[in-house]
Amino acid sequence: MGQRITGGLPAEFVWGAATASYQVEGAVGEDGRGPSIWDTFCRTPGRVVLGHTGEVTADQYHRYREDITLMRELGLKRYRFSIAWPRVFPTGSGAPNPKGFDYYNRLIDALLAAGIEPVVTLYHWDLPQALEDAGGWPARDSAYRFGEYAELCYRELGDRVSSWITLNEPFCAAILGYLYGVHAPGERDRPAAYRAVHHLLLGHGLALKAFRDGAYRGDIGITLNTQTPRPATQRDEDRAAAERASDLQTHMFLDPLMGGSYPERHLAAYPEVQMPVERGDMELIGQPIDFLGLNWYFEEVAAADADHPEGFRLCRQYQETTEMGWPVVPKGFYRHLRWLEGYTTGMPIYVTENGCAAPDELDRDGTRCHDPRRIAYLREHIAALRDAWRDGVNVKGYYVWSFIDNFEWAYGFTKRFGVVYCDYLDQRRVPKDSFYFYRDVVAGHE
Ligand code: GCO
Repeated sequence: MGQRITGGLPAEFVWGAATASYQVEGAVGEDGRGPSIWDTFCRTPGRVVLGHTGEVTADQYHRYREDITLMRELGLKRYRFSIAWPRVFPTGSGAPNPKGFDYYNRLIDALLAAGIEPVVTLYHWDLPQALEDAGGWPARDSAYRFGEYAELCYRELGDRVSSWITLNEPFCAAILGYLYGVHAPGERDRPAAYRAVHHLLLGHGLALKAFRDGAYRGDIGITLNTQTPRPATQRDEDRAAAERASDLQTHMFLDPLMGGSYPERHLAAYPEVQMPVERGDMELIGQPIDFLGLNWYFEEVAAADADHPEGFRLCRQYQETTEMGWPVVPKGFYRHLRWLEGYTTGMPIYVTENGCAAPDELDRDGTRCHDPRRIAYLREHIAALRDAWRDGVNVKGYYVWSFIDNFEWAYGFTKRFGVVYCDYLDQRRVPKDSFYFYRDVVAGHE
């Protein structure tokens, strides 16, 4: 596992920071970018707090060089960002947009010049609207379009990218987007949502096969936001409830990706759902990946509830909460990493997101942002990660969410996750105290 350095993690452990295209780029109508489902969702009254949109956000499309200077000051080894599919394929397929790739070529070249490795997420929720109009993720064709888009990205950028992530949190894309309706495209249709689950995973499989067939450099994986709620009590019924509470967000995705099948126990609760599996699909989805990306923020508590179709309910807990109302449970991070290690029999894991929303404000002269709660959150969760590594979990890296304050989906700009404060009025960047804390972590001083 390599020699230990200060802080108890190996020298080759990779420290990074993460963002996503729709959340930081802005420039939604520039250089040929086509509309995405999030552009449409933001324009639909009542969908996003205060009618906020990603039209400008942190304007990284124009300010990426300034941001990379700050990333270099942090000492980052990697920067995880996503490609906006509608920038490179304005209608999702057909003729690619050269200006779209031009931006990502400049971004990648500037990162490499700063000694920072690019980690590219192919899909972080900004589906081209034209594909949604053609059926979206509930339609099988979207999976094929995604495989084609992925192959083009490998061809254009693959000579310089260290690590590829096919999908970010397919749970959110499918379930928040098509079942709960709180994310784009805002549908509420369980059978459609479960078709979206399968076609997102099929798209992952097609993209993975294209990567292997093309023998591209670097490694490839997928990012999930798996969760394993803890039982409210040690009574058998609560322990069983906690198991069931992870079926949709964890097992519906992790099991097929590990070569298994969709959890029948979960599907049995919803007879109206039919997973649209065709011959060969599960083999494509279950192909080996090089790593599993984990986005983790908090741990739930589950108890038995006969009134719920799956027999569980989520319970309140005592921990303090972040600005998102998420409980701060670093021990839960340790527990989940250990569980994941066992369930995937030692699959390499990158924590591709972890962080917290805090009530960030600039001080009077606008040059500092004191965020002690974020520092405490990061310190406790990095310590939990180090303990998990020490106890055998093959965790290879940690990318803080997020490098900079950005568009927090349906919460708009009301939630700040960055270690860099973004003043959306004048686009000033102000490193928060947590920026300097994280710099010390990366340098091995913490
Ligand atoms: C997610 C997304 C990020 C969010 C972050 C905070 O994990 O939901 O990948 O885009 O902004 O997690 O909610």
